[in-house]
Amino acid sequence: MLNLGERPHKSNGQVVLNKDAVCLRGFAAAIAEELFLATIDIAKTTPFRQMFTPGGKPMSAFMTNSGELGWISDRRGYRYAKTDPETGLAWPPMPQVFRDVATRAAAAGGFAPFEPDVALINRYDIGARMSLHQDRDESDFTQPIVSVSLGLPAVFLWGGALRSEKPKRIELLHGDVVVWGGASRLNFHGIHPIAPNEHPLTGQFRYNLTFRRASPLRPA
Ligand code: MD3
Ligand code: FE
Repeated sequence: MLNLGERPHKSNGQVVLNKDAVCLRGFAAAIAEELFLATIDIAKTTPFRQMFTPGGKPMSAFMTNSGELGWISDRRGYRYAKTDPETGLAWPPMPQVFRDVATRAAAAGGFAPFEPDVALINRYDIGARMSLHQDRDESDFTQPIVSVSLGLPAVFLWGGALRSEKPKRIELLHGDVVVWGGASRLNFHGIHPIAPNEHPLTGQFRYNLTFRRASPLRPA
């Protein structure tokens, strides 16, 4: 496997990126098809679409959501919303297989309990990318983010607390799960353009599920 400069890892396949960020290699491999089928099912109700940045540019990845809330972006900014602005419908409920993998991975990464209320789903076509950004639209940064990669491989850009820090490159493969919390929760990160390829399950796409807790655990 292409090694993009990972640090030594534990025998169980965990690659420690940082104190509070761990990559669980292949953690979701055995349930990847189930996760993919649930994703396709969600997209029947709330289809993948390109959202627009507040500056008015279409984002490269296509997105949808499931859960009590969904992440959206438009001219008015980034936020979580209870309904899909395209359909006016509530986002589909988060499938149990999503909840289970998110909770189990968070626990494996040292962040139990974790009860996500959002699964943001990104679909990358060949050439799609995500530029360096922070995830800061959630209300409680003590809650981790769990990400599951499906389909085509990606080069993940793992930056620091400041945009100016040069990101490390880490390959994320089908079935890999990463848990980000604590001091890593607000790190800059992104995805290099997806290289042309074909995956036996997902074809010419990469999917990424990110499980988030958008609402406060206890109402403020
Ligand atoms: C590190 N998605 O949806 S997941 C995103 O692969 C996003 O689709 C990428 O960045 C993707 O916002 C990367 C990995 C990830 C997600 C959230 C993080 C890494 C993170 C939050 C803080 C630090
Ligand atoms: Fe992000």
